[in-house]
Amino acid sequence: MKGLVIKNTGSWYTVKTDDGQLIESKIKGNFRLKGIRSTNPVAVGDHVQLITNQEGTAFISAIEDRRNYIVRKSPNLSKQSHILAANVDQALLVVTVNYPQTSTTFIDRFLAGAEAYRVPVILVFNKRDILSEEELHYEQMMRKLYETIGYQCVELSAATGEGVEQLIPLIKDKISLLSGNSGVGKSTLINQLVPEADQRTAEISDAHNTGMHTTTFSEMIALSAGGYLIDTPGIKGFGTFDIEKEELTSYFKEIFRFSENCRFSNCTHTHEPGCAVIRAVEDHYIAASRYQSYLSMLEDKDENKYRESF
Ligand SMILES: Nc1nc2c(ncn2[C@@H]2O[C@H](COP(=O)(O)OP(=O)(O)O)[C@@H](O)[C@H]2O)c(=O)[nH]1
Ligand SMILES: [Mg+2]
Ligand SMILES: [Zn+2]
Repeated sequence: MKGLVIKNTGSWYTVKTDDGQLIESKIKGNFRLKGIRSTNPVAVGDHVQLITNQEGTAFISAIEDRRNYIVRKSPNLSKQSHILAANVDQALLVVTVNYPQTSTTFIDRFLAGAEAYRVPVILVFNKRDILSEEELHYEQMMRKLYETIGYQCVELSAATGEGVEQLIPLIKDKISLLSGNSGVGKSTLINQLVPEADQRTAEISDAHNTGMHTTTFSEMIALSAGGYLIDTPGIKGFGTFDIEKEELTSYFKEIFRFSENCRFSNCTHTHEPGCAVIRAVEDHYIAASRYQSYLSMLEDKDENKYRESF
């Protein structure tokens, strides 16, 4: 029997079979996946093969190849990673210009990571109802910036429901990862989209778990029109530790476009003569905030250059 893993709590996985049953399953033996050392070999979003037993539970006996997967580095076992989700179609990055303010650095790091994983991102600007004129104006500028680069943007208010309907056609029949800083309204948005999901808001759990990173619980929330949302606590961004320095330029779409005119093909766009990127920043074709984010990621790479990637 085949099915989709929609929930993972410790060693148990809830698998939705092709004919719609939910079967609690465990992994059979310890099968290894090539190329990745992970603390959990199976993740939500995986398509698996099941062998059912008399008790009504099942063994997971095989996993189909993944289109992609999102990992978080395991905090204790440095060479292992934890797979948060597999076969993700897109990410919804919920951001707020205030209450709390999402920094452009955070957005840009997330976008670069998503480019590396080839996961399209939709930027969801939330909390319009409590923004001042000035903040709404700033939001418009942000929207313009990211749309110009090529990212789809949606503005809404998860609390009042205003604008939420714009998301419905965008998430239908897709597996969407919901991301964003704590407090931006992810759970509130889920409650608007899937009232029966009854998500706890205001991050009660996060307040107690700060810095512990112990949550291994992942769940896909089914949308009535088809598709799933994944709200995994702890996804602050994509693992950027395995992005090579030389590749970083290509994860900033507009920087990449300008870099084709740099004098040196291995230009890092920091100091080189004839750098078309630096010129484009000076001429305001590339936003200063984007260039700053690029530089900050490049700096991390320098600091971590002896860290093992996997
Ligand atoms: N005014 C306003 N408050 C919101 C909105 N969306 C969420 N909130 C509030 O922001 C706080 C954090 O929301 P929550 O959904 O728990 O954020 P999460 O950490 O991203 O899951 C809660 O008090 C929500 O009621 C919104 O659109 N407008
Ligand atoms: Mg939440
Ligand atoms: Zn350059």
